[in-house]
Amino acid sequence: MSAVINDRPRQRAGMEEGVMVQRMAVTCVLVVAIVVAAIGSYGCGGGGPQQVSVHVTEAGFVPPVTDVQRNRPVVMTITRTVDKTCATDVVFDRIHKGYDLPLNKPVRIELAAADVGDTLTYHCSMNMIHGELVAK
Ligand SMILES: [Cu+2]
Repeated sequence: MSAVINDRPRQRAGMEEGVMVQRMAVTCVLVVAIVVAAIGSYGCGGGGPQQVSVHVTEAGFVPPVTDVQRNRPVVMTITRTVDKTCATDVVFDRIHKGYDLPLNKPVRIELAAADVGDTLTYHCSMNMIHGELVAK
């Protein structure tokens, strides 16, 4: 009697484990697909991602406009070098990304070519200081 009662929860637990394993397998496949896609896009761009550097100074994002090559991924480094600025963080609205900008610590931001598109604007979280990447 008690054996029958105990058997049901055990079966259920087994099924949940099966679902977990399935989900983990799906996640693994997704990660591999993303890595393969990333390597593929680097290959097409010619020479891998382009590096751009932006600083946060009293003047805001410097330079305010950065030209990049179209259809190439970008590795952007933003370094805040002033304490008195409202841009202690940066938000990329269109791609739903945001980063804190600690003082004098370069922050590396990886952007796919599709993230950049034609232009990718960014601003501090209060939307007062602006910058943009422009694909040429
Ligand atoms: Cu601000």
